[in-house]
Amino acid sequence: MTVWGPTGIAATADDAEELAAGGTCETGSSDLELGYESGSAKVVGLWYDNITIPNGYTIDSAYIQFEADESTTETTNLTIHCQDADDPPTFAATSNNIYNRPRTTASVAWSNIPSWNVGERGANQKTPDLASIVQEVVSRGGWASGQAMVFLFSGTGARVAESDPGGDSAALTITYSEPAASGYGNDVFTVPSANIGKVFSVETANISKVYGS
Ligand SMILES: [Ca+2]
Ligand SMILES: [Ca+2]
Repeated sequence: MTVWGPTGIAATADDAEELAAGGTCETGSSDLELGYESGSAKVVGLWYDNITIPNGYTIDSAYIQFEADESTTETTNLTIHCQDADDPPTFAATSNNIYNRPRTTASVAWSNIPSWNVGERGANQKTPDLASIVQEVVSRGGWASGQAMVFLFSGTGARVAESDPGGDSAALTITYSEPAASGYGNDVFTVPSANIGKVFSVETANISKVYGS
């Protein structure tokens, strides 16, 4: 297994928030309101670039570590998606910049989050395993190593996290591995030594011997 990260927010625009119903994206707020702010549902976006995981690799685990910017106790339930895109751009202070981003089919529930105390950066500020949503992106046909990935948070309640670059920013860690060979079971292909190392394909009509038959 290989570990990418932990990688924090690199630029002020790379974490942002917006009214969940749409509105002008805020990229420069000093904090990230996960859930609601002043009675309005918000969506928070995090953008990470240069994620060097090859297409189709297996995501073993993934999580984001936040740091609490405020103390909050109300019941909070969040839903986390990735943006369903190969190499999405970072955020811009335009209308519906987050709202218009398509989401992965898969999502991760972060439910009944324990209370946060200002300055904490521990287990209570760490998301559940995000492997399912990261896997959906890495399995996209157009995904390639080095592209960017966006995480989207929405829900009810309130947890307020530190924003913008620095050691207190939201940091992403992904553990991944090369996928096991699949689809061919124990099939044996015999290739002339001169062709080893070359790319080739086998058409089923040309298979002369089927083991076990
Ligand atoms: Ca920001
Ligand atoms: Ca804010």
